[in-house]
Amino acid sequence: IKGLTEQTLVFQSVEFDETGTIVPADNQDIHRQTKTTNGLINPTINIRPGEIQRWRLVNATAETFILLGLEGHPLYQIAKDGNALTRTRKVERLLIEPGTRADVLVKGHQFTGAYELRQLLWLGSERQFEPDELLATIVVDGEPVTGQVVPQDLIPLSENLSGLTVDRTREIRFDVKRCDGPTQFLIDGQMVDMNRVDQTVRLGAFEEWTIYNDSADWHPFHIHVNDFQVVKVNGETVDVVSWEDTRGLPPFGSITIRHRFLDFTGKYVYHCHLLFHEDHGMMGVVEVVA
Ligand SMILES: [Cu+2]
Repeated sequence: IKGLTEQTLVFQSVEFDETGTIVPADNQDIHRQTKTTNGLINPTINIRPGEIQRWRLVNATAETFILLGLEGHPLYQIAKDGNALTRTRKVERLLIEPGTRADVLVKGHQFTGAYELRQLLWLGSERQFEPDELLATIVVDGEPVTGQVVPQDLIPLSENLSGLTVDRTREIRFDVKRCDGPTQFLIDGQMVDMNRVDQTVRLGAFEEWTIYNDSADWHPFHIHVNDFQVVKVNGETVDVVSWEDTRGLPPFGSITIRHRFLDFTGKYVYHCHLLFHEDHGMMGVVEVVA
């Protein structure tokens, strides 16, 4: 993998007015936004037939769930949020939530030509859906490359946290209250207050947090500083295949994560990575104490 050609693809979502000027962020409507890849509308990416490239994908949108698909090509996921997977995951489509990153290997098709990299139709919840939209065009051209093989086994976890005994468990609840007045985006019934500490953790502690979603919307859960491993989704045990720092909370579901609070004392945050939710209160403060 090390010697492969790399492409970094940063996806953003931007609204332009009729003169082609970017609308100020606060006035943008997500349903009028255009997707950009590295700041361009539908750029071209070149690959040779049979060539394997490493693509570093970044969902840098404020609140767009990207279900990614590349015409004629499977995606071989090898990393999540900057962390290697233990083994390659071959998928036809890959959901990249706001704030998450994924590395994939792409092997250029044996037939030269143009292939579309698309955000596919995604129906996440009643309020969260994305249309099918073109993101980039992949041009397969040039001298064929032979002998390149997608590796299956990658890098073992530095530690698998799933079988170990934790120091402490916590339950955290995300909720959206739609009633009179502005919609409230809450964690444990409260909007964020930077002067309040919501979780006090001992330095070095090994904890399991179950994060419940009491709302009908998806919320990409994100915490700063220390990555986590997801050990359960909706109460069902799942195989740990990587460290992560952002993971979607399914509507009316939950994720259970395990993490160690290493190296740093002090305050930092966990929050929904859907920026509208985060900016309207869906964030909490953790303080790590010696
Ligand atoms: Cu949210």
